[in-house]
Amino acid sequence: MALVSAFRLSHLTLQNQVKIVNSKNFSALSQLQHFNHGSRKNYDRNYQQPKREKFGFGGGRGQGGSVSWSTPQMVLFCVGTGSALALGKREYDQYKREQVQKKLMSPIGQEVDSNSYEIKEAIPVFPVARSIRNPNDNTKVKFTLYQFQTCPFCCKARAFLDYYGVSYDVIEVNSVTRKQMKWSKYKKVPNLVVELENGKKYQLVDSTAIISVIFSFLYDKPEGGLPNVLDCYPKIVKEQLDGGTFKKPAVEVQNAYFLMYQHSGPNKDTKGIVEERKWRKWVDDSLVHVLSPNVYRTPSEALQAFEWFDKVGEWERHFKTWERYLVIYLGSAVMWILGKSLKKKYQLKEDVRESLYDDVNFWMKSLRAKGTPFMGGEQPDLADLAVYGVLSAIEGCDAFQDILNNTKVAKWYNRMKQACALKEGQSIFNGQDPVMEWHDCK
Ligand SMILES: N[C@@H](CCC(=O)N[C@@H](CS)C(=O)NCC(=O)O)C(=O)O
Repeated sequence: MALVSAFRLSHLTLQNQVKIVNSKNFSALSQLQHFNHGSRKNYDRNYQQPKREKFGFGGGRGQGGSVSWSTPQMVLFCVGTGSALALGKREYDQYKREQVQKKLMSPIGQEVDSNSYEIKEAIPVFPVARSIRNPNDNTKVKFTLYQFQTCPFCCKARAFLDYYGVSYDVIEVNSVTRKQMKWSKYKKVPNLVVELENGKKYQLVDSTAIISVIFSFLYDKPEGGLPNVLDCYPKIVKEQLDGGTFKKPAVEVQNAYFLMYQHSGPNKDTKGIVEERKWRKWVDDSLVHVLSPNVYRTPSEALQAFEWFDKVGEWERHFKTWERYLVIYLGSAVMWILGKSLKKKYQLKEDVRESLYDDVNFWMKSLRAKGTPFMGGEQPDLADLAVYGVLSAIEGCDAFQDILNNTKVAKWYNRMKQACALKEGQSIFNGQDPVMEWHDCK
C-alpha cells in the first residue's frame, strides 16, 4: 500500500495535490474528475434530462357498474390508488435492486473487491485472429485483446497499442454468439487480458481505462508492476436509472481518464495534462456518438458499412456462412433503424453529416490553434490516439470519404496512421521521455 500511496494523479496542480493513499478516498478524487469540457457548442447534447415518471390509471365516474361516486370519494379513490401504485412501484424497484445485488460482487455505490481485476478461472482457448509482435517490447507480459475489428472503442485501444509498439494477440469475438466472451462477467469489447510472467492473469475493461492503465504501466514502470497500477483504478458498482426505471447496475472504472505516476512525473505541464484528458473525454462523450448515425444514415450506407466490417473483420473466417449473412443483412437493417434513434438521443443535426463535420472541424480548429503537427505537440498524445482510433473505425464507409472531402482532417489523419504503423511511440520501452519534476507542472 505504501507503494500505491506514492502514485500521483496526473492532473493535480501544486495547490491541489492529492496522493492516492488507497482506493477508499476516491470519492474526493472523483469530484476532481468533473472538469470543464470547453467551449464546444452543443457539447453536452448527450446528457439528457431524466424522463418524468408516469403513473397512469384509468376509470371514471360510475365505470364498471352501478356505483356512482361523489367528488370527494373520487378524489380519495384517486389519491389512494395513486399512492398505492407509487408505493408498489417503490417496493418493486427495491425488490429488483435486491435481486440484482445478490448476483453482484458488491452492493451499489461500493467498491468492487480490489482483486476483481485478477482472473482466477481458466479462460477457454480460442484461435488467435492476429498476432502483433514487436521485438522491442521488453515487458515480458502477454496481452490478448478480445475485440470486434471495427468497434470504435476497440480501434481506439488498438491505435494505442500499435503506436507504442505493444506485442499482442487478437481474439475476434463473434458478435452474434459472443462465445469468446462467455467466460467473462463483463461482456463488452474491448477486453484486454494481461498475463504476467508469474502466470497471474488480469482482465482490463473499458477502452479509456485500458489505455490509462497500460500507459501508466509502460511509462512509469512502477515498482510492484501492473497490480500496483490497478490499485489506483478501483471499480465501483453504479446504479443506473433510465427515467424512473431501475436498470441493471454497471461496474465503472474510477479514474479512467487519469494517468498514474509513482516515481516519475508527467511529460506535460498541467495545462497539457488537463487538455489531453478533456479531449479523451470529448471522444467518448461526443465524437463516438456521431459515428453510428452517420455510417448507418441510409439503408445502402448501412449495408455498405456491414460489407466493409465483413471484409476487415474477416467474418468469413470467424462466422458460419448463415451467421455472417444474418449479421450483414439483419444487422444493417437493425442499425439503420437504431441510427435514427441515436440521432435523436444525441440531438444530432437533421443531416447527421453536419454533426460529424462539426466535431471533426472542432478538433482540427483546435489543432491549428495549437500550431503543432499533433495535439500532443511534435508527437501524438493519448488525445490524438483516441480521435484517430475512433475515426479509423469508419475508414471504409462513405461517411469517412465525406469527412476527407469536406474537412481538412486528411493530413493529420495520415500522419497518425503512419505513426501507428511505424510504432513511433516504442521508445516508451527504453526509458522515460524527459520527465518533469512536479514543481514544473504548473
Ligand atoms: N465504454 C466502453 C464501451 C464499449 C462498448 O460499448 N462496446 C460495444 C461494441 S462497440 C459492445 O461491446 N457492445 C456490446 C454490449 O453492449 O453488450 C469502452 O470504452 O470500452
